[in-house]
Amino acid sequence: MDVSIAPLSEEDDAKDLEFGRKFFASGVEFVMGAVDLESLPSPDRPEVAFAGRSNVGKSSLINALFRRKALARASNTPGRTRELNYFTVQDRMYVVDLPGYGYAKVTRTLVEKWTKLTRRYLQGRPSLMRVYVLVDSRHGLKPNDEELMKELDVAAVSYQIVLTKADKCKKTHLDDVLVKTYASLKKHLAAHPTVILTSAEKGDGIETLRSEIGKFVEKN
Ligand SMILES: Nc1nc2c(ncn2[C@@H]2O[C@H](COP(=O)(O)OP(=O)(O)O)[C@@H](O)[C@H]2O)c(=O)[nH]1
Ligand SMILES: [Mg+2]
Repeated sequence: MDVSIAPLSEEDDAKDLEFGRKFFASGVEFVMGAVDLESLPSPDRPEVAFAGRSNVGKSSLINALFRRKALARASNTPGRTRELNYFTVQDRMYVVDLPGYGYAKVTRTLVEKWTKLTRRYLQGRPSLMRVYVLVDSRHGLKPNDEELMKELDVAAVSYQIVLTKADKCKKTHLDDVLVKTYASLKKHLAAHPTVILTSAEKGDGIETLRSEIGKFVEKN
């Protein structure tokens, strides 16, 4: 099987890369941390969301995309971990940092509350173009990632797997994780067929992700 990683080739043409680079450098602002669906901003622009287990590297990846050191961390104080954190890029796109799952330290009721909120959000947000499901390269897909993927399949929400912290792994391990991830993707209807391998630390895959996300704005 070819396990090349969302290759920057003919498809990822120079125009998309350039657009993505400029778009992510164009200014981003924190909008709000939403605790219920009623307080979400109106769905008047394309939106992408980042999901994944706690500690997978969501905040780090968002910061890397915007070349900001503490953008996502600033809104990620403990009390905020169950909020849907909204960022806007100019007035052209919302980027949403979703609550992490699989976090053992919160009480069961809290987990249920944000799970319900996140689930309702994922199933009913008309402007949601794609969910990026972040997975730690060291661990690969876990049962709760698979659970989320199944729900996204049922809700017909387009999503893509992004492997994080690639710098922490040897190439042989990465190849192995990629093969397993691609095998699992075949079972998922709404999944994007390619995996993006990233390192927020070293910058791997960041340009690709900027270019991919930029396309939702470019097309609009
Ligand atoms: N080596 C390395 N560490 C990372 C990377 N991304 C995140 N981390 C570390 O992983 C931990 C969790 O990251 P964070 O972005 O807060 O995860 P979140 O809970 O998903 O938002 C932090 O200590 C980060 O410094 C990466 O690409 N490489
Ligand atoms: Mg975070």
